[in-house]
Amino acid sequence: MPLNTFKRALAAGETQIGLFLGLANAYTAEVVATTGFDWLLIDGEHGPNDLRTIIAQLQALAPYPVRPVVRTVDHDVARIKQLLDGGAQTLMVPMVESAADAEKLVRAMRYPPNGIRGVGTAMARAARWNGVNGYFAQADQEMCLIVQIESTTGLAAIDEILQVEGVDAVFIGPSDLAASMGYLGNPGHPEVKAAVEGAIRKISAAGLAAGVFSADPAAAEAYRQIGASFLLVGVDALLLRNSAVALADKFKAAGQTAAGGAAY
Ligand code: 3PY
Ligand code: MG
Repeated sequence: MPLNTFKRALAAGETQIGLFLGLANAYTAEVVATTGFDWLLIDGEHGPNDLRTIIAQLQALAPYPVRPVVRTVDHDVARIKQLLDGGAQTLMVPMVESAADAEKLVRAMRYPPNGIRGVGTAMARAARWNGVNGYFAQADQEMCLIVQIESTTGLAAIDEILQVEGVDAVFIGPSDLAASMGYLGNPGHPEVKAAVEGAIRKISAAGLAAGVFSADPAAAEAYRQIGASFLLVGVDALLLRNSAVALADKFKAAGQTAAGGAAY
């Protein structure tokens, strides 16, 4: 039975530094696996991924000590079932706005009687196609659920979400939170930062792991200082683009490259 070392690291309060994988590609995922990050988020929400590209990335990462997490596109129970059968053990789910949302997700990740996960291990990489002895007895406990709070509605429900048994961690999404607070494109706005900090403090006080994204290293470090234990500090696509722009800049006249500037 593959053990979920990310779940254990979060429970132990070990700081986990991670990177978004948005290139939707197993080959580049493997490149990043060699670079020293603790965890990698295969992004099925905004990245152009499908079940097969996600499984291919899980396969590419498997020989390395880095911990893979998959972000789902939504709360759909059938799609979650396919990801779990494909071998994802830690899911990060966007836009959780109530305890009922969180409870549904907990149940989606567990077999009856604890939940509603469908049974199909003959087809499942997770169970090594029936090759894991005792898979059913162990599967539920290796599942790790990270819910994302990233709206004012979600923030208003944070206390009840934190009470839901089976939620292992809460990740704050500053970009969507900023948008929902009226600061679209400005996750660094002082009011957004204050809301993120307040949430991180609440999550840690409830004994759960708090996570957050910031591509601004100073902001990421500040979030870590107040208790965020798992962070995303960049995006593979942006690392590639930014270094390509910087190299092009060295050889082209000013104004001929496209530095851009939007926040995540
Ligand atoms: C967000 O910022 O909205 C995210 O989902 C990721 O950090
Ligand atoms: Mg988001």
